[in-house]
Amino acid sequence: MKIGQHTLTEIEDQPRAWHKTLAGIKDKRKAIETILQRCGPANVVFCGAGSSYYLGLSAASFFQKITGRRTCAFPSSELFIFTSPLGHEDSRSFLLVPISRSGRTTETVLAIKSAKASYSSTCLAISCYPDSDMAKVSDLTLVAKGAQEESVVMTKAFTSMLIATQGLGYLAVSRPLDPLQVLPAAVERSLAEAHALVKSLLSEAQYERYVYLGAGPLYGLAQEGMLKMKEMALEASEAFHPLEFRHGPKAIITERTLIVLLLSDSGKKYETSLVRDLKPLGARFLIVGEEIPDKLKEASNYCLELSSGLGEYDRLPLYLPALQLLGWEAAIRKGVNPDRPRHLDHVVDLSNPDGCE
Ligand code: F1P
Repeated sequence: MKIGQHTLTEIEDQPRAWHKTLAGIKDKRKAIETILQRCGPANVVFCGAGSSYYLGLSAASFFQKITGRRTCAFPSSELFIFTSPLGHEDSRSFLLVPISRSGRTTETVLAIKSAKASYSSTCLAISCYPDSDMAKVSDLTLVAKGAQEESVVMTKAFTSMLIATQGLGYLAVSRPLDPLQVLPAAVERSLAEAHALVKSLLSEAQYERYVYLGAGPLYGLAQEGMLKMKEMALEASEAFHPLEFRHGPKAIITERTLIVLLLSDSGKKYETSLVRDLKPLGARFLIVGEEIPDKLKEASNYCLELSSGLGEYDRLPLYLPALQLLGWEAAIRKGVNPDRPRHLDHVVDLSNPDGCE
């Protein structure tokens, strides 16, 4: 088998996995609605580790937007080491939504146990596996069907579980899932274009650093894009909120920097002026967005228009394939095998989590 084939197959399997995930949400609709009603208007906390934490950042932004409920996201480790992020012990009950592809990550299981021990919290887990350590300590587990992966690096698992969290948001406000039903066909249409674009992008210049910019619900996705480049291609990569990049980090820009901007609707004019301000510093730009304005196209080197017809919150999963393929292609060109990422395992399962011998 060619190097990276497992990971590429899973990236290309996203249309099918998304279809199955959406079907799975509908199957669990009643059970989810019962849990959500039981929680009432409680605050909502997402948590996860690595990619699953970055997913939680975007999911929290989506959930707060659609429900209006105060929603935040933490790395799982923060929730059992520093319980203060959730306020006083006697704070009102809240809904905890842990995210874990495997359902076995030690920090996430410990976060659930800590929340249940310290607060009157309800736990609605998101995973790719039904029967896991996480499922055993959760009140309900929503499984992203068809998203189980052989690869260590998360790709279709990330986007499928993201869609599962979007479905949760829609069910929380009793709205039909119709906008999400557009996603599988939209990604089917854009995969080939995204792959061709990253191939030409990587063949036309050498890069030494990758910067990912995303605002609002796109910040978590920018972090995920950064992580794909690190995990698969072992390249220097960083992620920022777009306008934060001016406040110091832009000092790193050279002619061998690629800046990947996940263009939002809400911040489009600010993000456009940012690109025009940064252009003279020599970086090259890849812009991924729904429709890209001409003046931004003129200032950028590469553009991928998603043309989904969806709003900036509903179309979140569509930004990922280009970022996944960029990391994958960069690895392959270096002769690095994305299927066997250096130093990484499929699950971080800590036998002695408190680190004592
Ligand atoms: C997710 C995770 C990823 C990491 C790598 C190994 O664990 O730790 O964050 O990038 O892919 O798996 P989980 O989602 O199973 O908890």
